[in-house]
Amino acid sequence: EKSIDYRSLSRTVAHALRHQPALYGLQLDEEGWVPVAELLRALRQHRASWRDVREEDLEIMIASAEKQRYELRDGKIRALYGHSLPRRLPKQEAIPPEILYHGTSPAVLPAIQREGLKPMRRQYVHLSVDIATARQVGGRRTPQPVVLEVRAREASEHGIRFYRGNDQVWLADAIPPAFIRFL
Ligand code: HQG
Repeated sequence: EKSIDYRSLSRTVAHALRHQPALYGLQLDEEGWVPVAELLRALRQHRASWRDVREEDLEIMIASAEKQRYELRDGKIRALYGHSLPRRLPKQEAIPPEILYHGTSPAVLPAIQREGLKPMRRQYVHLSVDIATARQVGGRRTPQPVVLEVRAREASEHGIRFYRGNDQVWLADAIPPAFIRFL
């Protein structure tokens, strides 16, 4: 029996649950869930070394990741954030903490200064609860990420909507430059 590379499994699950479910013969329900059995069927077909993948493997994938990306419950699974599908998944609105952070590349700062933070290819802007997490997010695209401070509570008081992703990640609608501090 071949051992499973859980990172690689997670990347494919993210692709299926956030971006391209149809490519895997999957359809997300209104809240982004798919039946675990259907995801397993798709994964088994996707890669030879995954032909015996089981629900338990999804549990290990989730437990061994440094980020909480998925929710697995009642025989269904969904991604907690990161979606790019055109049909926006309804998220429960919530009051954010005073300050949230956004790590990004210096190259896009002029655009963010001009237009604020936009969801770009995803459904929501993604924000981090602490500087270290934001730096790590920005570090995915550049060796010298910059961290922006977002006055989230104030923005929410001015009608910008915020939603909880997981314990580290908040989601938001577009954030105007007035609520962003460029450190
Ligand atoms: C930038 C990962 C130009 C924004 C991470 C970012 C996160 C603008 C990029 C999650 C802009 C979008 C999401 C504007 C924003 N003009 N550029 N007006 N506004 N941007 O990947 O936040 O590992 O869609 O700064 O950890 O980097 O996949 O968003 O650089 O939690 O689970 O446009 O994905 O999680 O990039 O990352 P992304 P993100 P996972």
